[in-house]
Amino acid sequence: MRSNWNDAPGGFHPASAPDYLPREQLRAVQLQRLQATVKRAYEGQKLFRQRMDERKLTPAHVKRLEDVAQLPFMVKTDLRDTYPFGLFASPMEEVVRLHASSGTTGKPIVVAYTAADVEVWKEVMIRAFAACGVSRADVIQNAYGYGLFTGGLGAHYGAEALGATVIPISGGNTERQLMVMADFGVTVICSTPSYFLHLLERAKEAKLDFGRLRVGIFGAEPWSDAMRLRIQQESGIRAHDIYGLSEIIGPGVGSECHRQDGLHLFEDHFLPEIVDPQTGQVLPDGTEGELVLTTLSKQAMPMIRYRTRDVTSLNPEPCACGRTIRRIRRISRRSDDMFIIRGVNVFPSQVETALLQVEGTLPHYQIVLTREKGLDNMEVQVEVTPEIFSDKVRALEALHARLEDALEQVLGIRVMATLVEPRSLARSEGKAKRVIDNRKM
Ligand code: DLL
Repeated sequence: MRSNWNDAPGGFHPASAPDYLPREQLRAVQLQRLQATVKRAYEGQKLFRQRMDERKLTPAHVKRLEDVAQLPFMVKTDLRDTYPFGLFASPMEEVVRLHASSGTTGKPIVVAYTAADVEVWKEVMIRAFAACGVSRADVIQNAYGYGLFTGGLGAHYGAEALGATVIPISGGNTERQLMVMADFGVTVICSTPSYFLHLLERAKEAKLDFGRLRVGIFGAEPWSDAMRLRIQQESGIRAHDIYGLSEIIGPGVGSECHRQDGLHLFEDHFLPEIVDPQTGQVLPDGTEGELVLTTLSKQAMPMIRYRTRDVTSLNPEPCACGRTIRRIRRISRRSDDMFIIRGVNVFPSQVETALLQVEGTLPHYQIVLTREKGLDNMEVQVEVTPEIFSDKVRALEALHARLEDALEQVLGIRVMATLVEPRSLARSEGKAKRVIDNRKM
């Protein structure tokens, strides 16, 4: 018999206890963990130590939680510059898992976990599931991609540790997803919101309904309240937002509760700040800015003041659900030019890296994003050199194939490339406008 410890919305799972700590107690835990993390990073990460030394700081300078604001930032390019293992603070024998995510150019960024890190990851995922009213009685279809992406295994380990039944179906193969959902009595789905929209479209076409499905745990890309409304109305499920990023742990940095009014950050493991994206100055609660996160318990790869580039604000108001951990507003946009297509992060600079590898193309390109039947598409329009353009069709076709291969190699997804006439793409006077986002919602 399965117990019903959290069948009620917002029900309590034992692992969720830190969500309800009195603020002062939480701050004491945070300070103690911050001090230990800064010490670990100082001793184990050359780059962090150098930056601390330049500022004449040592771990002993962190006496209060607010002292975090004196510490140097970490940014995505730091992971690129130390690729692959330069930020590991644990010896390789203690690292049990590696994941990777898009970098800004040709190489991905690599992140590492010790066994203890995996335990923390499971714990925050249990807390995220419980906050969305998911319990061990649920059957979870995990349609996040398995592999180097953190979504698949992150949700999998959490769901299994929760005691739920996990179906590790991974992304793609829509017909099979719909069949499994109906035949296996699925009650919860984990996927990107755009992929769920696609499932919704296909189910409608095939005149299928979603059977016992009642909850969706959607994240890994921005989505709006309008999209939530549409999903909930058309499918009859409750759609929850979950947030995370590889550099910090993966999914499970924060999650909505059943109130659906902002994402609770698991603050005992991740210390949030909001800064001005231009100046890096810390902004007061309630002000919109860039989210900066410091890991408080990560061993293999501690991150001090990591600039997520995600734009949001911190809400210190107590939530009606009773959790004392603060909430962030849903991520509205990024402060850099990264966009997310089918759950994969893409930087225009990666596209450039790919184009540079293919002779016969010019540095003029444009990225067009569209959404068709809930599925995101990305097209890269590339001007070709006049010599190539006047040449035979065969040369063009070969170039086209080389281009799509190079893009796939760098981005990790197959996208459409279109060769266009020389001088046909608009030139802008200031910063080039590379991304044209025609997706709706
Ligand atoms: O997307 C981890 C994840 C997997 C989160 C599954 C949620 C569910 P990355 O591939 O490193 O990790 O991408 C991280 O994706 O900095 C945001 O820009 C964006 N992102 C993630 N979740 C959300 C969300 C995973 N709920 C980057 N809303 C982040 C908006 C999100 N953007």
